[in-house]
Amino acid sequence: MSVPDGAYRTVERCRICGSARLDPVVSLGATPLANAFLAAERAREPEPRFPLDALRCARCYLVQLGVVVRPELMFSDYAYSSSASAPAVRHFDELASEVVERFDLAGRRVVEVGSNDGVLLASLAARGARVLGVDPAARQAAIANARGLETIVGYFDRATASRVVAEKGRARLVVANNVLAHIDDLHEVLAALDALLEDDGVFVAEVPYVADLLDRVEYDTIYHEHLSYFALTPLRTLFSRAGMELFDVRRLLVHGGSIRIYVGRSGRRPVSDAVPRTLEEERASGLLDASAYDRFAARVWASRRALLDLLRRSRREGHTIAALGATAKGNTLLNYCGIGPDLVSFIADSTPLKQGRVTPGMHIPVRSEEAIAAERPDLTLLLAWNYADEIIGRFADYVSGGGRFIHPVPIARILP
Ligand code: JHZ
Repeated sequence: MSVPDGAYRTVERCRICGSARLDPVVSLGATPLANAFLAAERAREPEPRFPLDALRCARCYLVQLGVVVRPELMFSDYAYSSSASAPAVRHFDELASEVVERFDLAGRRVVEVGSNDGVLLASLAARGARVLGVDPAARQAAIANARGLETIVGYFDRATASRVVAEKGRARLVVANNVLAHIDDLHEVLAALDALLEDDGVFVAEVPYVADLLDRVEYDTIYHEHLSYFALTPLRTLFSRAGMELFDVRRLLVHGGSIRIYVGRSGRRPVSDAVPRTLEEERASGLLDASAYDRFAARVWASRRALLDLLRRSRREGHTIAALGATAKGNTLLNYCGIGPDLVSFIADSTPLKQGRVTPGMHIPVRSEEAIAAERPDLTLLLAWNYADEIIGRFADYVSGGGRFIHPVPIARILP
């Protein structure tokens, strides 16, 4: 289906440094939006598809998508709920515990950007912070508001920041998890941060780390919501242009490998050794060299081949196959590999909003997690492979009854 006029724009210049030297990294075809799950009766209607190409800035090294889809098309009817993943809830609780203690947040104003249904807000509030959320996904924001976790429905820009400052005062901490990758105009967000943060306020953010994306061939984490794929090197360029400074960084295992960054106004806080060390690792490991991306593109193709071979061979041998986790990344993987209901008969997922719908593009039905116990597929493709250990542990009965999981990246393998 052709897409409506103005539904997306083509990226001509790097969103951090403005360079027009954007080199191709990998092309994953044209796919529907990764969270655009459809009502089953609408599966016959044509779906808009958008080019899914990653590019790399030759000047500041930011990896970025070749198109920007209008955010309202992705976030106003948004299927992802943070609270549906128990490990994510625990992760946010640990984050709340760390930042409340480290930045002395009891009784202080904390604003979360991209607060979804309020999982992190709840943990921060339970530790005494005065919380406020901002999120464009109206349904998720309504859930947070109903829990007493005040959430503004909207995007984080200077207008929102001024409104918050006028109504609530400035913030000691602004936190944004898995949000920076979704933002086109990063300079606007930094200006909003500048307006909102107290003089020695702190910005903490988590982003998937491009070094892990490359190492583990996590090509499926490339989808239209994710406009940028960050290393620390381009992030330092971004913040320094706005008079801000990265003062700490931690590598995390979540979402296949992420970094948590800590940012303040320049010169306000001592800079941890982890910052120069990580920047040096990025240089020394070749992460900033074009050849790393050529290798990645070849590995993506090999990964697709191996997964298709495994699924097709298993079906030929008469095995039944389902999947677990109707993830956004799963929809990149299914569409790019061309995996439909003939190979994977259904996907089990704990999110009520996704159940009863079909996946964008490949139209695989989404059911509740109980469907795995009811149908006992021989193999279950882990589309939420970032939670592999947790899921395999929880499905011990399925495994002891002979069920096996397929971990799709970097190269498809059977677990346990
Ligand atoms: P999950 C999300 O992407 C959303 P997704 C977002 N685009 C983003 O930036 C990235 O994360 C980083 C289900 N599940 O978190 C719940 C089970 O059914 O891997 C979710 O639908 N049973 C903002 O969508 C999905 O899997 C379980 O036991 O790729 C998990 O989605 C668990 C643990 C999860 O990311």
